[in-house]
Amino acid sequence: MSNDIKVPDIGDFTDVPVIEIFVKPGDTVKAEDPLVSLESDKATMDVPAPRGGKVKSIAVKVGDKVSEGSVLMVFEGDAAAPTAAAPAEAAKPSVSAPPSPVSAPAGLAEVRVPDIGDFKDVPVIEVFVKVGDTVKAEDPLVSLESDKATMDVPAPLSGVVRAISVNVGDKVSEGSMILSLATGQATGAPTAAAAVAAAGGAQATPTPPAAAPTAASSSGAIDEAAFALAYAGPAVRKFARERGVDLGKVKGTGAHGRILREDVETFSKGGGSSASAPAASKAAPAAGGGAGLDLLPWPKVDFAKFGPVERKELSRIKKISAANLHRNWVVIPHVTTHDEADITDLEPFRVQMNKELEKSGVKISMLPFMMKAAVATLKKFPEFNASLDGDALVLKNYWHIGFAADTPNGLMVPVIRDVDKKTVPDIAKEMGELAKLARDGKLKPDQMQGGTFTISSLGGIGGIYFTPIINAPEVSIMGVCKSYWKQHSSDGKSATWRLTLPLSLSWDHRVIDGAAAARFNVHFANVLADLRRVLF
Ligand code: CAO
Repeated sequence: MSNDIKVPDIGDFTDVPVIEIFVKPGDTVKAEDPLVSLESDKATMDVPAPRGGKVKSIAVKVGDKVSEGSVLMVFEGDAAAPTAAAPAEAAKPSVSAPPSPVSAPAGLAEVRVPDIGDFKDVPVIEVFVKVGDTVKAEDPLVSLESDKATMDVPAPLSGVVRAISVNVGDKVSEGSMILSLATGQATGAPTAAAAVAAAGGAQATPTPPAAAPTAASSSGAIDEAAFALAYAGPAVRKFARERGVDLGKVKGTGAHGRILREDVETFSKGGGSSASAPAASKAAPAAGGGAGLDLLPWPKVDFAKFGPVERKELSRIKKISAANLHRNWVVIPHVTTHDEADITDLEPFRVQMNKELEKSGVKISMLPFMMKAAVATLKKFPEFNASLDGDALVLKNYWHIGFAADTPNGLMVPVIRDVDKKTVPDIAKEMGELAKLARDGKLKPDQMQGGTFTISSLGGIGGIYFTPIINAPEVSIMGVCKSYWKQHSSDGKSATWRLTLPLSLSWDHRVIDGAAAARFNVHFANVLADLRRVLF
């Protein structure tokens, strides 16, 4: 067996620069361990060890250009015990596309299941393409469905499908081959790797509001969306996973900001700079630092010392929400303003409408009315229907309202689009459908995207007030609790019983002032007290 380790078949790629070398002379490697990373203008490819061995010498250095057959390094005989049977020619590079759009000729890319977190043996539920199809970068290739989420795997590159390696029903994990793509002369915008759409909308990561964030929730959590989008090759991704490092937070020092193995190492030792540079640090006091949260480490307690315990892993959705909630809580200066709406007249109207609509099967709770009231109020106070973009406010001329839905796997925030154009029964129907999809773990990423304002209703359960966390990049959220009968008096002498709906509006103090928030609540409550105000 030759001791020369050569560049395997990398399609039509030639003269591809070596951008990283993962081993040094004397290292012992196992079959499939990454040896070097190559980067064309179209894709980043890790070349794995075709067999186990000890590295005798390295024949290339970073910056050298290589093609199929170029010698990369020499192994010393069969020094290490080969593990996985991996004949030399079987080792193929795994592809992950760089984030910048380019258009250039390429070769034959193997598209594999990207980093999908802890999911394993996930069934393929749909194959969107057939051999001969032309696909553009980001076109969905297959859909996977775990018990928690549906994930589309998009094409990392434009090209023509040469061969498909999976069928509906097959079970796949990270690295499983999906198909091969001839990418000659393909143009388009290869973007952030096939991993982008992983994890049931990691892209559109649900950021459900929560009543009581616990500081523990994400001290070590990985933001899966940011991880998927980080600019790093497969080996570095794997390495980051092993170290529990959130790639989204690591600043890459490689070409074009690519994250190198050393960056992950430095970061995990606590010396890395954060890539996220959240608004929190921008907003932090300039003098004397203070940008970082100089907190004590989270207490490590052996709970079993005090009594029997059971360990239960957080669901994937909970982990994703935890990371998002924590970021939102830390970054956004929240204030919550409480108020109440008099729904004494609205409630009998709702009951009457439900009687009239009985045959239609649609049941209307208070929430669809609140959605209408929200739109009417957002139109009057447009800065609440906006997002911060650097130093500018993006005011949206559409009204897509999200609602927090309690599901067995955690909170999700489906979004009802164009609430201004829909009737209350339409909204109620759509809400029921979306809530069911959320509970069945079948919400698609686009059904959680584009929200401009969120309502979190605990009205069906109880409570009086709470402090919802803003669903970034939105700037406010309405929390609603259970209505109750309360005595009201306008003159302090006589009183009447009124059905009262408690409202809790959390708002981003960078965008909204307290007076505006109080006015928003008053208007919202007035609309609910008399829905005719929607017309004004
Ligand atoms: N006051 C009094 N009763 C209310 C009410 C309110 N504000 N809101 C709803 N109700 C009643 C409904 O009318 C319904 O009564 P009936 O069973 O007699 O018809 C009952 O409570 C249950 O309502 P619901 O919760 O099924 O319906 P909804 O439209 O109000 O809410 C949904 C739908 C999906 C938002 C809800 O099921 C849900 O998941 N809520 C939890 C959201 C959540 O967890 N938020 C907190 C996030 S912070 O961590």
